[in-house]
Parts: sequence; C-alpha cells; structure tokens
Amino acid sequence: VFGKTMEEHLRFAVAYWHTFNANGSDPFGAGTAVRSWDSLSPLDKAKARVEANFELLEKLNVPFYAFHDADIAPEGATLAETNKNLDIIVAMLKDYQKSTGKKLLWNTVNLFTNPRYVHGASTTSNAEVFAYAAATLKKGLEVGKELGAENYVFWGGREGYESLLNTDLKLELDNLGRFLHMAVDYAQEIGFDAQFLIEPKPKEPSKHQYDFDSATAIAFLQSYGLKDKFKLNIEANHATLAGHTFEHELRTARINGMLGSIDANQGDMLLGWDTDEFPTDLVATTLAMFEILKNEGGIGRGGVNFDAKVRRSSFEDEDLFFSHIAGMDTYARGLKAAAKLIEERVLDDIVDNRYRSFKEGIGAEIVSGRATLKSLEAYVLQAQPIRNESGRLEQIKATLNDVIFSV
Ligand code: GCO
Ligand code: MN
Ligand code: MN
Repeated sequence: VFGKTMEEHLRFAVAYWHTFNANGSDPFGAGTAVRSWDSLSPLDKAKARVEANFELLEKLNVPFYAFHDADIAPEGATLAETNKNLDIIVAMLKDYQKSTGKKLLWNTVNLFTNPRYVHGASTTSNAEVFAYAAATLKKGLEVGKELGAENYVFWGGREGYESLLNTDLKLELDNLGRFLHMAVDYAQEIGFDAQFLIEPKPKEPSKHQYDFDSATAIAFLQSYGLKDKFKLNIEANHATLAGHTFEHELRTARINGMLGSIDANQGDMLLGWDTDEFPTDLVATTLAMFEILKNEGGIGRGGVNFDAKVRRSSFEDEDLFFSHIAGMDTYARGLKAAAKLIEERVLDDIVDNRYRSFKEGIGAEIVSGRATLKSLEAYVLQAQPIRNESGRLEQIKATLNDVIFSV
C-alpha cells in the first residue's frame, strides 16, 4: 500500500495486561483462567508470564508488546522493593527482546490500582501520593529507556474527580501539567527519546477524567506548553464512551498533528462502558485506517495495540490466539479498503465537490482571510438567493459499503 508493507502500516502490539496476567475476573466474579503458574510465588509467576508472552508474540507473528510496570513485576512493600522486582524482570525482557527481535511499542506505569491512588495520582489531594506517583514515573521512564520503548503512554485512569464539591479543579490541572513537565525534563535528562502519548478516556474508573477526549487533551497540552512534546494514543472504545466515533477522535487528533498511536478494540453500544472487545467492525476499522493513511507519516512510531480482552466465558490460551488473529484480520482488511478509498478518491472527491464554493469568488475571499463582515454584507445585498444541496449521505454510505466489502 503506497510503497509501504502492511507491517509498516499496522505495527501490531499485544497488551500484556490482557493476556497472561489477566485471568477473566470481573467485578462480580473470580478468574476463569487456569494457568500452570498459579501456585508459584509472585516473582516466579512474573517470570513464567514473560516466557508465555514471547511465545504468544512469536506464534502470532506480532512484532510489538506493551505493558504497565505492575503487569510485568509484582509490587513490593516499598518503592525500593518494587524497583528491585522490576529490575529482575526488565533484565529478562531485555534478553528475550534480543533473542526474538520483538520490541516494546510502549510502556507506562500503573497509577490507578493501588489504594493510595484512590483520589488520583498527579491530581490527588495528597502531596505524598503525588510524590510516590512521580517516583514511580521516574522508574517507568528508566525502564522504557532500558528496553528501547518507542513510545511512553500516560493514561490518567484516576486523574479526574468524583465531585467538584470537594475538588480544587485549578490546582489538580496545574499539578497534572507539572507532572507531565517533570516527565519531559527527566526523559531529556536520561536521553529517553520515546514519543510521549496521552490516552484520552472520559470516565471509568474516575467519574470525570481530565483527559476526556482528543479535543480536551489537546487544549490541555496547549495551555500547559506541552503540545509539541506529546501526541495522542486513541482508543476506539474510549471514543464511543465519550459519545464520539473512533473516526472522530482520530480525525481531531490528525488535523491537529497529534495522532500518535492506536489502542485497538471496540465497545458494545448496548453497554455504556469500556468492554474492550476485539475489533471486528470492518466499517469502523476502515474509517480508522483511512485516518492513519491520511496522517502525515502514517502510524509513524505508533502502532495498533490490542487493548482488548477475551470474554470471561472463553478464557483459554487458544482464545487469546484466535481473538488476536480476528483483530489483525479486521485491521488488514480495513487497511486495504482504506487504501482503495484513497486511491479511487471516493471520499476525497465527495468532500472536494461539497466545498467547491470556497475555491472561487466570495468563498476564496473568505478562505484567504481577506473577507470582512462589511464585505460579506455587501456581497449578500447584491447576490442571488442561497441554494443548498443535499449531502447525499445515503448514497455515500452505499458506495462505502461497496468498496469495503469488495476488497
Ligand atoms: C483502560 C485503558 C487502559 C490503558 C492502559 C494504559 O480503559 O483501562 O484503556 O487499558 O490503555 O492502561 O495505561
Ligand atoms: Mn487503552
Ligand atoms: Mn480502555
């Protein structure tokens, strides 16, 4: 496609937290997965998962993986103990990366599970918690550098509020800005040159998350002088949770030069939360790949990370394998269909034609910035009555289906 291989466009990644350290538990029930390492000590369990992770990557022929610190190594009683556990596992991951050629798409730190983060991490009401989160972030950046992570993700799971009645909104947002600036400074200090990504999500687990959606995150980064240091990691199910389509979130990021990477999944519209299903919707995926192909540099250093879980009712290792295959297949088809849409200018011609009045006459005046309210009034006073055209949406959707289901 356009002189690039499918691998260069798609850069698939497996999400560590959904594979071998997920076990099919949900808020109402315990895990349904049975693993050979269930009875081992936490550290030995972590080691067994590293092995299983690389076996899965190999079998799927997926080049990348992604993780949180807490996914790969057990948390200790102190920061020093946690970091020691991390060092052991990171050394192991490094060896595996070397022998298999697999790479780290991104890493991050979990600043939401431990009870200390009940009121947030960088947006907590407690300065000691802020400090703990910062120390954890410091280690996360060092781990990323050690493993050559191509990106580093900030997903603010608890960076939000439950109620404004007891929240200093200004202080919390300022602290989030301070936290991200510290990350930028430290990465520079240690020479960690990963692309930083913010992953927006409107809510869950917090009631209202500060990185609500693409537009909110971009405005935040701009106000805090961070826009050129970050891009966005857009997740399909987070888009729908915010009342947007995946395509809307990708487009908003793209036109602002902020499209960095994708967390691939899909939601169940009947359930109003983040169900993290594997992506199988070909229309949504085609439109997503359309945005990627239109993006300057395509997916770039980003990737298509399957932030998706197999259902609780089918938690066999085999299901992990087949659901990733289904997701990859959908994305590969979406890529082909999107390339065809672009090659045949299916949507581009429709859009160009729809806005043709801005190409000449009064439209060109507006676009060039020469028009004023006075000049436009003068135009209206001598012009013909306005004629509007239909958007022809039904026709367009039918054409889209033709293209998508014929590749
Ligand atoms: C979620 C998020 C996470 C993040 C990941 C990165 O809704 O739980 O999508 O899966 O992608 O935690 O921090
Ligand atoms: Mn995600
Ligand atoms: Mn999610």
